[in-house]
This record gives sequence, C-alpha cells and structure tokens, in this order.
Amino acid sequence: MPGQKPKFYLTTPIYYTNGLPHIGHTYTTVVADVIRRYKRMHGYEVVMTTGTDEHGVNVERAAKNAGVPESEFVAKMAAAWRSLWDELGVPADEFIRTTDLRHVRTVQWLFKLCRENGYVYKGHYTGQYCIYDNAFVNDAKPGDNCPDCGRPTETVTEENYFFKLSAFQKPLLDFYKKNPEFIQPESRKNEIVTFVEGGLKDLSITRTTIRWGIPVPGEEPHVFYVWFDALTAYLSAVDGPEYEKRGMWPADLHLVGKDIIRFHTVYWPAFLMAAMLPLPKQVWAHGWFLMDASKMSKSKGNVVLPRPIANMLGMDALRYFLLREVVFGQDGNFSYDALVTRYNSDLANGLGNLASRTAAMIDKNFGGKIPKAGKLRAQDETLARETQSAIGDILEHFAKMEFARGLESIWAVVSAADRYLTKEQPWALGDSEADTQRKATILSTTAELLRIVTALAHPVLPESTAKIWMLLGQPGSVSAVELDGLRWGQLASGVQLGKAQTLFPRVEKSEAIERIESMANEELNPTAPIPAPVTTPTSGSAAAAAPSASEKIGIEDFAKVEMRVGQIKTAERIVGADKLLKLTVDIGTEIRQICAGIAQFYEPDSLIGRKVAVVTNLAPRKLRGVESNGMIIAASVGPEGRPVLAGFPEDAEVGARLK
Ligand code: ME8
Repeated sequence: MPGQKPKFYLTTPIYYTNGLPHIGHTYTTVVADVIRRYKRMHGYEVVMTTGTDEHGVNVERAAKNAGVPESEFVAKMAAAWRSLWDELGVPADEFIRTTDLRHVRTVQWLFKLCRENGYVYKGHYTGQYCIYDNAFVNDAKPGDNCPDCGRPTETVTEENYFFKLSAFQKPLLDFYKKNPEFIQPESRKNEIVTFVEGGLKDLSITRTTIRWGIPVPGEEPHVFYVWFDALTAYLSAVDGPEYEKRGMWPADLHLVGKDIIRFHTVYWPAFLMAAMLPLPKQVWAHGWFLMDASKMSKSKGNVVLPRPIANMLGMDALRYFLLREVVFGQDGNFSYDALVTRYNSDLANGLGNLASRTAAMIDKNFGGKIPKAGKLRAQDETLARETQSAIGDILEHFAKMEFARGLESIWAVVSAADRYLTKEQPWALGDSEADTQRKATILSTTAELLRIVTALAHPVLPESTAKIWMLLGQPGSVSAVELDGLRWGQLASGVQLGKAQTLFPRVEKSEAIERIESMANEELNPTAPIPAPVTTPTSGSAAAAAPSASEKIGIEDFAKVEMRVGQIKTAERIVGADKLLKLTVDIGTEIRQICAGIAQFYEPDSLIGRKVAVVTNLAPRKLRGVESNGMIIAASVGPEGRPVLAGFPEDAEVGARLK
C-alpha cells in the first residue's frame, strides 16, 4: 500500500526460565533494542520479540525443588524477566512465553504441516537415561553417570516422532548459497556450511518421558522436545497460523549468541522448509561476554547483573559499554574497571561535558537562546563538512552491525568539537559586536554538531540523548528524527534552551565498583532476615535494591541461612579498595577468606582474635577481584552506615551455629 512503512521483525532468543538475566542475556536484548530504535529512525515499522523458554526437564526439576507446580514456577520467572526488561528500558513489543496458548497452537500447527508434507515419522530413540531424574542425558554413552545426580545411567529406548532433517542437506546448502547474508558473521557461516556438508541426522522432536511440554495432539503422552518447541516461538509471537494477516513474518533478523547458532541456521530453516513457510532473512550470532576469561555461572560466583550497574551509572552507561567495548561478533571480557573508566572518559568527560558547557556558554552569552551563526571562517566550515561526512560513515557502520566502530566515529566528532572550542576559546572573547558575532558562530556551530551527535547516538543512549535534545530546545522528540534526512544546518536557532540536566555525573572508580558489587551481592543472595551486609552503602540507589523490610518469611526460609561463630585470624587492607578488608576467619571446620567493607572503621590489627557472626553458606563472590567466601554480619549505624560488628558478650565456641 502506498505510504505504508516497510516492516522489520527482529528477535532475541527465548531465554530459559531456570535462571534470571545476567549481562550476557542483557547484551543480546540491548543490541536488539538498539537496532529497533535505529530502524524506527529510518522509517521502519519494527516489532521486537523476546520471551521465555519454559518447558522441559530442567524446569520440571527447578519447580520441584521450589515445591511449586511448574505453571506457577514459570509464571513467576517469566514475570521477572519481563519486568526486568521493562525496568531496563528494553521492553518487548511481543513477549512470548512457550506456555502461551498462541504458542501451543502454533507448534501443533507447524508439526501438522511438516507431517502432512511427509517430513515426520514415528521411530525409536535410544539414549542414556537417568531413572532417578526421569530424563535422558544428552550426549552420554553407555556406562556414563548422570551429570546431575552422579548415579549410573541406563540405556533406554522410547518411541519418538522424528523430523527428516537428513532430507534438507541439499536444500539448506542451496539456501545458504543463494542467501549469502543469511548467516552472520562470515566466520560462523563457514562453520555451519562444513557441519551441513558433513551430513545431517534425523532429529527426535518428541518425548514420552517428559511431562512438562506441549502435547502432540492425539498422540499423548508425546510432548514436543525443546528446539521444535522453542524456535517456533518466533512465529507464534507474530500470530503463528495467521502470520500473513499480521504481515511481520518472515523475521528479518534473529539475534543469538554463538552457542545456539546451529539450531537457528540448520534446524529452524529446515522445519520451515518442511512446512513450506517463508524463511527468516538473517541470523546474527554474537560472541560471549566473559568474566575473568571464563563463562559466567552462578555457582562460580562470577555472574554480572545488569540492575546494579543501571542503578549506579544509568542504563545508558551499560548500553554504551556493551556496544563500544567489544567488536560485535567476537568474545569480550567484562570488567567493572573498564566499564567505569569508559563511563568517566567518554560519557562524563566526553559527551556530557560538551553538552553542559555548550549550554552554559549559550546561557551566559545569549540569555539561553541558541544564537544564529555569523560569517563563517574556514575552521567553522571544516568542522561542519567533517561532521556532515561523518553522518554517512556512522550510519553505515551501524547498518553493518559495526557498533563499536560507529560509536568510535561519533566520539571522534565529539573530540573534534572539544578541540574546536579549545582553539577558538569563545570564553576569551569580549562584548564588542564583532566578538559577540564570533561567539554566536562558534556556539551555534558547536550546538549544531551536538544536535547531530545526539540524534546519531540516540538508539544507544536513549535516555541521555533525550535530555540533551530537550536541553538544546529542539522541537519534537529526538526519537522522531529521520536519520536518512539528518544534515548539517537544520539546527533551530533562536529557540530557548531547556532546563539544565544532570547527564553523567563523574564517579570515583573504586567507590562506584564497590557499590555495584555490593548491590549485586544483595541481589544474588537476598537474605532478608539478616541485617544489611557490611559492604552495603546506605544511600541512593543501593537502598532501593534492598529487600523490603516488611516482607515476612517462614522459619524454613530462615533455616536456609547458615550462620556460625567465626574467629578472625588475619586482616589486611586491599590495594585499590579503600573500604574493603581481606580477612581469614576460622569457622570451626575450615579457615575462610572473607572480604568485608569495614576498612574505614576498623584497623586491621584490632580485629585479630575477635569472634564474629559469619554467614557461611553464601555462594562465593569476588569483590574488587578478591574472592570472598562468606559474609560477616554487622549493624549499619547512623546516617553514614557505620558498620558495627555483631559479637558475643559471652564466650561462644568457634563454629557453633547461630539459630
Ligand atoms: O539457549 N555472553 O536460552 P538461554 C553473551 N532457551 N551472550 C550471552 C551470554 C554471555 N555470557 N550468556 C547468555 C537458550 N547469552 C534457549 C534459546 S531460542 C529459540 C531458545 C545470551 O537462556 C545469548 O544470546 O541459555 C545466548 O544465545 C542466549 O543468551 C542463551 O540464552
């Protein structure tokens, strides 16, 4: 239809509900949100889908451990994922749960199409089975033990439905050839082509040993097995069987991590080919964010959570860091140190400073009204020309998913403005007419550059660029700027500046890191009955992250926390962490290393021999790179939260449990 916007449909993976989002999941979702915002500013109608993958044995187990029915367990988890994305400013346009009725219908419909077209048959699946956990153990060989419970597995054969994946070797290879952009980045494409060329085995897509899954209609107790169920969610989210009416399918982009590229570039197109449905246009597999060079996991105590970072530095800072620090497609290491360094240098001292000082000078010299440029000098024209030509380069980098290079180019423009101001020194000019004219030219040139930078950076820094846009008094909303029409010379002059805004307040690095880590510890170990951990700051956003004091818990919850009498054996300061002490503490059965945020209030030597209350069953975590295996209990006293260690006026034996 004439005048109708082109559509763009993109997805993140449908995340598992047996955990909560960490920085890795946040990365994919943030990138999807950035692309969504760019596409909208290019005039597209965009739908972004994310959601939760809720079936299977792991959920069955997790719900059992939590003592609740599966449906209740997944409802809670899905709500937590969804509300975190809302809170972080990356809300789903479509949030699909694999327990949604619309999804169940779509999976059953897709299966029916594949079966009618002759690509599904009944067969027998033989694998290693754990009779204690009631689950097949993937990739196990006869004689292997169950990785979950450690008991021996048995070889079991069950009736399954199979998908004829083997029939799709040639169609898939032809498809990759005809659609060279389908698998990105290029390096991963070779890996997939080699895998498919090696031959494809048929795929078991149902199970009778799993209860918690979508039933195969008329074939109970068969339920669909993980990937046939999960991948179909992308289609369910845009109306499944009625996809043509909605007009969003096929997906233009599936964003995934490199761990699941095979499922998306081999199984998924094969299922769709079998059902004779349109195929997605592109699958982009990015690399891993690693912590200390290894994959994040809760048991290792090295997961990085998004909320504490957003609370401390703002979500824009996290978004900027994730996209700027690592070349999209490659692995990268996450470090709080690098995060705060980038925040201070690029955001606080860079963009934030340019915006505030430009506004302050316009305020002072022109009563807060953006002045009109006078006669241009060569240096003004050069800056204008360079900024204009940077627009095209920056947009091209983003179109090619080269986020780090795109941001680097935007910040090169910011630096050029800084250099220009330093050279032209508008603050050193007087009040004569000629000087005032010159000041007007310099400041309007800088404001115009800032307007362009603000529009270009908006998809990555949505909150702060909206503030800068308002500060510049520009009409409408920055998200409504059409990037294709962005040109030098469109600054609205004569308009009144908006109110001054706090953009990126500079932070002291070690303090910021301590605060983030302390909030993360609270989120990972929400120990409601225990007084605030001694590393908890008392003011601002950290307080907001603390569990509500009015929430009641049962005695069985309290019993989960193991506290013992400990005796401090050694205590020393940690270089680069003003507030932390590294302690070794005898807890009766062993000597533990524990970090405590008490360095500003206790001399290390004064603590030696002291008996303290210790939480001994917390997952280990790292504070400023030092492992901490437990927590010392202290009261948080007074407005500055001075820690006072809990102790024992009567003698208590080391290792005795607190009840
Ligand atoms: O695989 N670095 O769900 P999942 C970067 N339910 N990205 C990371 C990451 C890290 N350290 N950790 C996770 C599943 N991710 C299936 C998907 S889709 C039909 C079904 C991101 O919860 C990355 O996008 O294990 C990865 O592919 C995804 O989370 C895995 O999420």
